[in-house]
Amino acid sequence: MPPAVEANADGLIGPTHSYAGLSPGNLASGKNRGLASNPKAAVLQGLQKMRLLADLGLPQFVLPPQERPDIAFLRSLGFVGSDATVLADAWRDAPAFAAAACSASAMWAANAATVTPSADSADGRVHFTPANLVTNLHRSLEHRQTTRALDALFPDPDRFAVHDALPPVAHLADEGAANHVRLCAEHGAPGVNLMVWGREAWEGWTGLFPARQTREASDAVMRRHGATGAVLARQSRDAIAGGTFHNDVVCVGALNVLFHHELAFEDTAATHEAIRRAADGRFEPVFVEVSNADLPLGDAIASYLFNSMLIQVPGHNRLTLICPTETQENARSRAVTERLVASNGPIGEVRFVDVRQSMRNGGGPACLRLRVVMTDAELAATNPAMRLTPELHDRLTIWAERHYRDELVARDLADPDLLNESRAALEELTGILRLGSDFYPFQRA
Ligand code: SUG
Repeated sequence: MPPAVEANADGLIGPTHSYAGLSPGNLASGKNRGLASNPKAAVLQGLQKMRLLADLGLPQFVLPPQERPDIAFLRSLGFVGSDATVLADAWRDAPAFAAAACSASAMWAANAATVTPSADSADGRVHFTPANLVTNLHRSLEHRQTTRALDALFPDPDRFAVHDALPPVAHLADEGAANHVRLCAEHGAPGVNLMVWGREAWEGWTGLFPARQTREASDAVMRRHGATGAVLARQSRDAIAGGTFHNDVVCVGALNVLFHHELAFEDTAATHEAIRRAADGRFEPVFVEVSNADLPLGDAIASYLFNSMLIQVPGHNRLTLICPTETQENARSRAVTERLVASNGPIGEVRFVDVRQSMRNGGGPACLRLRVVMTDAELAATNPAMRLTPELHDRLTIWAERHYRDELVARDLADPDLLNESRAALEELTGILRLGSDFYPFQRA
């Protein structure tokens, strides 16, 4: 069993980052609709977080933003003429579609794909299934370009299998790694793959908010990856009704530890038992459960305690939890973190990062990253230009400061100058990350 490490690939936040209220059931998205955003602050916050993880010794990669506004999508709806005309006409005649076409939502890389490391896959390769994200229009526009980005980062077909997304239909609604937790004794050892789903494909879902992941999608992803140790568990209906649009809003795991809210699963005892059975004595799962009495679901969702990165910092015995500053500002959530550290439990350190711009759209530290467990040989086969070094961090900081605006309101999204500025930024970025000259649709036109 070759040893492996857990790398993170974060979505670089795009120049059209905005608050358009596009995600029903994501309370932050609804609440902050119409607020002015600051794309420059957003991308710099994301880069700071990446830098922290790299400095802590975890391999860190950058996934490029997507081209937005998505003019090709608007053309597919019958808008014609120059790109500026398409954008103007779409905002005039079909503003909901235009807003979807402008979203920078690919930044939440936890939704980019589900990943199965080579230790768990039938053919010994690392498998990726980009998420079709069909539940929300704006997110359903991401998966083709996400596939390109993953191909660019993981180019060696002998080591990496980048699949197409599942067929983009409601029966197979898939949100990627946001509903997946891998548990194991150590990263390179075979793991247990917990897949949390919200509804069944053919059940009549009558919840107030959408259940974004189907059982059938989770099952299909595990099947096509040839993944061992799959455990499928139902997300609790109460959690979804309370605003848990992805399981990672109330649950995170690493190594043998699953840290979750009492209301995360429909049947917690059965979920724990299924994980224990799947671990099959290879490791003893440790469940760190926070009760609804200690932390009401509403506080968990507002403060994003569980949308944290749970990581093994090289050289540290206990795990580190990287939380958003909102967790520190919520008295109940902060008290939970203090108790974790004071206890003899598996989580020994808590750090806070400022990702407020993303948080206002319901995206915490865990949403911004895709975890990829890799052996040294696999790591060596990744695209080195996409790996965050201090030099790349500094270069991207300068790049963002030059290209990004520091304020965007809804009407700015219709501005043809923003389209041109975004393309100029992405054009330069393709050179920095060595993505080739035909990575973006505008470069292929
Ligand atoms: O899909 N927000 C994203 C947040 C995704 C968070 N990811 C994870 N939990 N892994 C979503 O709901 C809001 C965009 C807007 O309203 O403008 C948005 O798409």
